[in-house]
Amino acid sequence: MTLYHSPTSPYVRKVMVLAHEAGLLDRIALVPASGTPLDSGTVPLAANPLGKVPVLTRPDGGALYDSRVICRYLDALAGDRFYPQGARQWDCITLEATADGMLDAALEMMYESRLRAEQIRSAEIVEGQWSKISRSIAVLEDRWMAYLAGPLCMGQMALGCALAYIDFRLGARDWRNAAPVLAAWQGGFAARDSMTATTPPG
Ligand SMILES: N[C@@H](CCC(=O)N[C@@H](CS)C(=O)NCC(=O)O)C(=O)O
Repeated sequence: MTLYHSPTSPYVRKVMVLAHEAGLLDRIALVPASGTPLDSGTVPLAANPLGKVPVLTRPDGGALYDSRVICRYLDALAGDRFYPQGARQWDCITLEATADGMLDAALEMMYESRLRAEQIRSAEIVEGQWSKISRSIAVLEDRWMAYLAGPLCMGQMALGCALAYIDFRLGARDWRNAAPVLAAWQGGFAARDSMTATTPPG
């Protein structure tokens, strides 16, 4: 399989963390690719018309995107270990959706500050996106810590990647004071081999 890969993309990181945890790394060749909404760059548009990474090409030649689809596919290949069935099933995929939504908001903030000309940037849009992230962090702190203490699942991997991306790109926003229990969880998660092996280059 070929994974179109950018070392700074948190969505690619989700896939790589799962590949580490599931023992699939030796079955995946990495091809560098990146783009933005303004310039699709080296993203393979024939494989993903949305112009985003990650994209995974399967052994039969078909292409998969986005990260949630790729992660489900890889987990199925590895024996259905990280998308639980039963009581934890819906919490796992809701947690993954929450983490991905936090990432979508963080990426919008980055695009607003990096891609839009200064005179037409909107501080309101930036703060509106940040409020999505801070509300999610508050809910995670209040309601999700028992789930996060349970067995490793894809939702936890997505959350670990999302919080790490917020630290990487939005480090000036101090979320830890408002969410000390979640911060402690993140500290432990960040020490996993799958996370240290996928740290984005500074
Ligand atoms: N929902 C997608 C989001 C992927 C995404 O936004 N990737 C970014 C890189 S971090 C990208 O390729 N952006 C280019 C663009 O938006 O045109 C997923 O989970 O894979």
